[in-house]
Parts: sequence; C-alpha cells; structure tokens
Amino acid sequence: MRKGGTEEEILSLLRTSGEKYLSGEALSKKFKVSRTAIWKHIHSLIDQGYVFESHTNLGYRLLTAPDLLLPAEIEHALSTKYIGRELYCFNEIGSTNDMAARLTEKEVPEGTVVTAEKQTAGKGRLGRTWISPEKTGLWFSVILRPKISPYHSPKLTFIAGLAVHDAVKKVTGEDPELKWPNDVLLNGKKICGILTEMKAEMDAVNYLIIGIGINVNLSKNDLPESVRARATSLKIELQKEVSRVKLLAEVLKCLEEYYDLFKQEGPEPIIRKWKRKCATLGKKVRIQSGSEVIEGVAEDIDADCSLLIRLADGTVKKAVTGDVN
Ligand code: BT5
Repeated sequence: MRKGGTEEEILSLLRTSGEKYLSGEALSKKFKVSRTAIWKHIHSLIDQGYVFESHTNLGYRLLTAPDLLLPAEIEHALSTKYIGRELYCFNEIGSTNDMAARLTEKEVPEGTVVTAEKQTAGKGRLGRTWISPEKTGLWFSVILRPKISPYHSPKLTFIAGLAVHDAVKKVTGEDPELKWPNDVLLNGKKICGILTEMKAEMDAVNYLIIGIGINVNLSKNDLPESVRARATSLKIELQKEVSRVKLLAEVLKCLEEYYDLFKQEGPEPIIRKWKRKCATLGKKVRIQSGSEVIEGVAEDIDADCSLLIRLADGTVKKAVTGDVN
C-alpha cells in the first residue's frame, strides 16, 4: 500500500482547514469528482478510523485521526529530509526486512521505509522469531545505501539503537538503556530489538536493511510467557498508550540525524554516545558467541563496536557478536 490519491488529498485538506468545515460541494469542485465520490472517500476514511463531524449545511471537519501506520498519518508527522519519504505500509506481511530486501531489486531511494501493522514471520537474529502482534507495536525496516565496507555494518545497528533511545526519551520522557549489541531496554527489560541485514560485495555494501521492532502498546498477554520474563512494552511500563505514529516519526528523524553525523564524522561520536547509554558495561556477563561461551566483566566497546570482556585470568577477549546474559 502506497501513499497518494484523491483520498489522501481530501484528508490533507481537511487537516489543514482545522476547525473550519469544508462542504461536499467545495471538495467535489476542488478535486473534480462527484459529491458521491467525495462521500465515498469520507466513508472509506471513517472505516479506517478517522472521525469527522459532518453538518448538512456546512460540510465536514476532521475531529480525530487514528494511530495507525497509514502513509497519510506517517507523512503528516514526519520531519525528515529523506528517511521515510518513500513509504510502503502493509497491514500484514511476513517480515518488513524481507519485503525491504525485495524492494531493493527495484531502484528504491535511500531512506525507503517499510512498515507493517502485523508480521506473521517477524525475524530476530539467527533465525529466531520476533513476536509482532497487530496494531500494537512498530515493526518497520529502513533501506540505506552507505558507502562502507560490510565490516562497518555493526555501526549502523548502533545508530538505530541510539535513534530509538532518543525517540523514546523525547516522546515518553523515559530514559531507556542500550544492551550490546542490538537491544533497547526499559527498566531492565527489552522493548526493542534491531536486526541489520545487508547485501554486500567483499569490500562494499550494496544496501543495508535496518529492521526495528519496538513494543509500544503491547499488553502482557501479547508476549508469550517464555519471552515475558525478559521483555516488556512502553504501555506495560508507563501504564498508558503511546502514539505509534509520533514515535515512528521521531525514530526516523533521530535515525536520519545520526546517519548524517556518521557520514560526516565517522563512527567515533556514535560509539562514544552509545557507550554512555549502555547497560552492559561494567557488568558481569556471560556471552554466547557462536559455539564459544565467554565469561567475565564487560569492560569496553572498541572502534569496531565489539565488546571487550575482561576474563578472570586478567586477559581481555573480544566478542564481535553474541547474546549477553
Ligand atoms: C532481535 O533479535 O532483537 C531483532 C528483532 C528485530 C525485529 C524487527 S521487526 C521489523 C523487522 N522485520 C523483521 O522481521 N525483524 C525486524 P534477537 O536479539 O535475536 O532477539 C530475538 C529474541 O527476542 C527471541 O528469540 C525472543 O526470545 C525475544 N523476542 C521475540 N519477540 C520479542 C518481542 N516482541 N519483544 C521482546 N523480545 C522478543
């Protein structure tokens, strides 16, 4: 589903006219369609969750808009230059990352965003499942084409983590923490996971897909018991709903700012800031990295975004990826 069409233009006009009513006749003249067509568009918008006040003599005015991942809603909230300016919004798909990968076969611009109200095959790392119930979370992917070697891709996961951190802070006032390498935590539990995938040659990335899953308005029952012990949502923690559209627009804005900073100044400022928000450093950790288990104290993050762990014998080991417990 993509943006565009008379319906969105009608919506946009009703939005900008605020308190003022717009008559069916004025709308039909403006868009050169019949009044019945206008009526049908208004009813289609009502079916999508928009609430209008209609008055026989005066016409329509918009009262409230739904918190749905509709192109018109996201566009209205968006303040970016290029991230999210090309939008593909789906009600239900397997995985937004997989759809984004398919889209890269066409010449989609950098910053293209794919969203889904529900994923039926949401992916975590290493073939794990990402629970993505309908109309409760933000399940989306961003296509980037950084001119970097594949070796630098973990830095983009850090950029996404920081963007989610800043956006959650701006929208809710809460100050989440970052868990190495790809999680955002609130009150010690996971509210967001990031899955960065790419297509690359030996020394150059063709495209990179940053998949972000944020548990916004999930209730406890939306998460299976096995996941619930370590996961939560903004709604569970704050005991109130958070606007998904507002949060998405803010994440995309922060993502664009950090990505531009990365392109201008390289990874140092990103890694420095990420470390300040990191919940992993200074803690005793047990890391499953491939078939290897590393136990020690998480001491630092190096310039490659790897975790440096001080072992009991005083030596330092480097984990490039893995799961921290
Ligand atoms: C991740 O993997 O944390 C990356 C998740 C990325 C999800 C986004 S949604 C949009 C885009 N499209 C996709 O298909 N994926 C991306 P990992 O670190 O491997 O964590 C996965 C583990 O987290 C699972 O094995 C569960 O234990 C747990 N988990 C699953 N669903 C969860 C949820 N909604 N909230 C918190 N934890 C969850």
